[in-house]
Amino acid sequence: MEIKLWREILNPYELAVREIKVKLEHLITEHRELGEYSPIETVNGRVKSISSILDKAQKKKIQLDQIEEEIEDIAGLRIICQFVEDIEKVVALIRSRTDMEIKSEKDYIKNMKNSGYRSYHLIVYYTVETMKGSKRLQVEIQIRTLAMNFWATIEHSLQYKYKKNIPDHIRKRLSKAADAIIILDNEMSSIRNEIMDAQNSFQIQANIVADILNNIQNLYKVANKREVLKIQDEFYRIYELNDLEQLERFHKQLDIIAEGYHAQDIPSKK
Ligand code: 0O2
Repeated sequence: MEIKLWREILNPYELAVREIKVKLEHLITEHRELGEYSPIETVNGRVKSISSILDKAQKKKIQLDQIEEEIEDIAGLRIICQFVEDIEKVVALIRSRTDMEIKSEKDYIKNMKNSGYRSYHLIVYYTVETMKGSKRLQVEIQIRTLAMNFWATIEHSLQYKYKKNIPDHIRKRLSKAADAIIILDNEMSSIRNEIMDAQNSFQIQANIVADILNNIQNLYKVANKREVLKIQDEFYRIYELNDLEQLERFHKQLDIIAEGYHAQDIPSKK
């Protein structure tokens, strides 16, 4: 197969990975803008390298003209969550989408692999639009916690180092580390509310600050500039107090002032 042909095959997969990454990351933004906890922490994506595709085709005795049907992870995305419970929420989010259709699911969290690997895998169908028309592709989505990802990344590097023949004594240690990851994930889940409270108040503060600065900027265009500078100084003073309640009070008062000037409706300059 010529290089040019590989490019033609892989380009739509590149597009799929880029599009899905943007869409999933947008979900994080939507949650955060609403002041809600996002079950998705980060999203990564990649298109399988030509050499990995060839390796897999060889290993599984797949004809080269069958690779797109037979190799399901040419396009791959990895969704990282903070807590184990987030994984099912992410699966539900994906299940409810109309731009992806789930082909199959593997739950390596309930059914941990012998290696100690844990993750939730989905194969979805996703359609991209290209110059040549639309193309329906298979995409693998792996969903796992930060801790599961740590383990899988280390184990993957060791598999690479030892060419998939990890020595027994290292296997045993990896297996123990996998048990420790289960304990760590459970421990984090048990203090989840505490962690989420801390993260929520951080996000609430960030949203309030953004809103206040937006109001100040809009007021600056329509109100007395010296008054607005006073408001800005007052904001910095309150901000330094590090007191969320005071900041919320200031935010409400400023909202009322901005409403009086219709300053909230002023579109920002491009
Ligand atoms: P890469 O380099 O990550 O792309 P197979 O695809 O034949 O290996 P199967 O049954 O088709 O296996 O799919 P499965 O088991 O769902 O595994 C698909 C992917 O999950 C793998 O892709 C790995 O990314 C990951 N994975 C599965 N088992 C393990 C494991 O024991 N350790 C680690 N670190 N990752 C695992 P690839 O193509 O093997 O590799």
